Amino acid sequence: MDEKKTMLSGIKPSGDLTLGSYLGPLHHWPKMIEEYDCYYFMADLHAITVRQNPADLRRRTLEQLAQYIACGLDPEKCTLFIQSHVHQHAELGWVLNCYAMFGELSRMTQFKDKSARNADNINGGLFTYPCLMAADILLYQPDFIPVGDDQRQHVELARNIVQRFNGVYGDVFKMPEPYIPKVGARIMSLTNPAAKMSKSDNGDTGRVTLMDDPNVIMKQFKRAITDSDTERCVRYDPENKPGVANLMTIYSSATGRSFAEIEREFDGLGYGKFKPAVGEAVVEMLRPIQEEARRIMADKAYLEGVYRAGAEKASRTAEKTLRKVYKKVGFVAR
Ligand code: ATP
Ligand code: LTN
Repeated sequence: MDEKKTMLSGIKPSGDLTLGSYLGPLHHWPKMIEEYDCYYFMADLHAITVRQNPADLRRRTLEQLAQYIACGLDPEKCTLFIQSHVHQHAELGWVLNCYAMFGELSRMTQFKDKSARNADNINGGLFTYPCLMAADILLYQPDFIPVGDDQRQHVELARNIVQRFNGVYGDVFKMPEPYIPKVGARIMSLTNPAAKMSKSDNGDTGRVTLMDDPNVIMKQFKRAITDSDTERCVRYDPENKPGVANLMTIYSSATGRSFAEIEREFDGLGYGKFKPAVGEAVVEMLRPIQEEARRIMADKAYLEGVYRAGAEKASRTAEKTLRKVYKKVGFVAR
């Protein structure tokens, strides 16, 4: 029998999970757990590349775990862990720093965006972030990395590192492939369809979080930007009607309907009917997740059991790769 293929992904607990984090990667993760050997983690080491309030970071990391489980990631069927609990990430991250070039790191768009937004804290971690992400990935020898479109460049860099490292030392790392959904790979802000809906941009009022109250969600959708043309009809045209296209993407993901079906459904009805309908679909999609996340969050002992077992399992796999790497680069065995 063929061995199961491996999938791995993580999200930084740098803010409350949004509809973007959900419809981009998280919505797809539970579908993978039967077929693949899956590792999903809270990327807390990555989160501190931007200054965090310690109490908030701790709380959000646990909430994120509860939300992963509520979204359908059964800890019996996949490995859920907190990145900082598996020390091999930081260790391999250091090694890979020495196999990534200054030039290629300088080209990372996330680094450029975050530097612009955190001009008073452009730290070394922000710059070498993709090396740690490559370590996260390569420790587990995964086949696929399910992420949103904004992470494509980082996965590409991890692939370059694999090529460079394997070129010198032989087949140490497996070449990972990005796995980017066709619909929902980039959910945009509801108030600025030119910018990604982001969980940590404080100025972003166009965000909906996974745990937002239904009234808040409805309000956000009712004031979502559509477009300024006079046509006022629901038609998928990302170039000329990016706000409408974004709402259609969200509605399509929430209801499973195609763009053609959505255009027919709202034919002649205008945005006044369309925007609340998207809001309601999102409220219904999130309702069971919210209830389950609240229930799990209240059970601290259960959460602790999950992240402890997850770290133990992840650490066993990660250690095998790290040992191999240490040996290849010439470190004396302990
Ligand atoms: P931050 O604002 O702190 O940088 P973020 O909201 O961009 O965070 P990440 O932790 O960087 O979220 O991303 C987690 C995962 O969710 C990544 O795979 C990313 O591609 C995906 N993702 C984040 N925002 C969106 C979005 N708006 N649409 C689709 N996917 C998204
Ligand atoms: N960099 C990612 C989060 C992340 C990740 C990973 C995703 C950290 N390590 C490994 C996939 C695989 C982000 O900012 N979204």
